[in-house]
Amino acid sequence: MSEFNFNVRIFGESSANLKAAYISWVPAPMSLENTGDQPVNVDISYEQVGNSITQLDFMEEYGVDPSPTMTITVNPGETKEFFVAGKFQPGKPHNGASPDGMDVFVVMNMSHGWKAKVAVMVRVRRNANELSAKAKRDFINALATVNGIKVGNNSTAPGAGKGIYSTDFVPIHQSDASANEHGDTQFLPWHRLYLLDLERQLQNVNPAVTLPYWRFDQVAPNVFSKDFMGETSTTSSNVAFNPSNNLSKWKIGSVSNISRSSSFNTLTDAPPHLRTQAQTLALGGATGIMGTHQSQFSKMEGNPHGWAHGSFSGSISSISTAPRDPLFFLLHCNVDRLWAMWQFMYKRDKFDDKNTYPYQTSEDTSNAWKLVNAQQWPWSGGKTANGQLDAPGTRSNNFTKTLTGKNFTGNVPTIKDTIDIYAYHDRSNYLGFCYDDVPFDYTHKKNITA
Ligand SMILES: [Cu+2]
Repeated sequence: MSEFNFNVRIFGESSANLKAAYISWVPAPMSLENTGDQPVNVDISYEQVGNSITQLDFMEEYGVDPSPTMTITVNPGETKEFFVAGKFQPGKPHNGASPDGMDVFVVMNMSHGWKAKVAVMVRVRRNANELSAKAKRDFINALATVNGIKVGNNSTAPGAGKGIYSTDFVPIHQSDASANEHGDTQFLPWHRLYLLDLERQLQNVNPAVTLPYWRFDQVAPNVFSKDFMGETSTTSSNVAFNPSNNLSKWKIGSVSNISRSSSFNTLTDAPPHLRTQAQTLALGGATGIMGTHQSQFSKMEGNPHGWAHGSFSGSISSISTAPRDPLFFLLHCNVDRLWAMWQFMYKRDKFDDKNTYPYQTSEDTSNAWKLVNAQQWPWSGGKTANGQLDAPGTRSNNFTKTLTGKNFTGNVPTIKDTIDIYAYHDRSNYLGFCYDDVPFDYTHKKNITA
């Protein structure tokens, strides 16, 4: 009698753990353990659900040429690792990423007739103006939940304005912490971490959610609508929501409403005078230099970033109040995306390269928090650079963990952790997020290992 038994894992987790099945453009590890007593050939392929257009790629080793099908042999007692990634399809909606949930199966056909299927989502950060109705609702409901708002029949909600969004995430970004977060090259890495910590909180509510990005260089009428981030006018000081939109119950502490009015028509125009995407990506010069003190690419902290904030009146227009308006995270997601795109264009993903990140070593101990290996506040605990502020809320040594990306030593991230997000140099650097228009560069990966 032959015995056939298999364990399928994704990100090292049993495929029965549905929180693990969230992949992206970056090849994700899967494995097949043969606990039976017969060698088995396995044909690996994918199957789309319904009218999904999502396609998958497979590879036997991390980052080698991808292929839509693959055959492996797994001997008794052996665990065979392979890799799966979403296939980047230029011109397709979200470039072929899943719009709002698991919509494709990894299919494993085994030579003795067994078949195993694992549903996955190609989960990337998408353009907020192009989200499906479900993706918008899922994002808003996750956001409302982390701010204490009761969504559906969740009876344990502490109440609007009493969730971790208000107690932790808003006070992290205040005046006494500004030097840690703004004014120099650490601006981009620090905000990358801030966004990711919140995104992982949202994913603990609903793993299909990612932060959407607001392309502030384009007209985005679907972002400034009553069913999403709020109708925003040039005259009314608060934004307007449909009653069914859980952001209509938004509070920070005891303060209701989202104060935001725009200097531009949000339905027909983009904010005026902002650098275009092409101009922003050209800031670091032809060779791609990050620069210090808002020079070279780090100039983007001023324009477009600062100007995008300044195109509104209300919370989002000043540092100490900006994250009271959740549009903050969509604006900053685009800032982070521009950095990721710039990194892709100039291959700026080596943490020990000065053009990628200038603060490698320093005799100036007053700037110690900017060094590439410096642990970042508030997750590091202790006081801010000016010595005024303790880490608010629960964030000390408590960066939100994930099953689908890197967790940091002691749950405290460093700037170094933010550099190689697509994990070209070390696959353990993958943080668990990608952008829908920034692909994994297989050619670059090949040149690194060669
Ligand atoms: Cu900002």
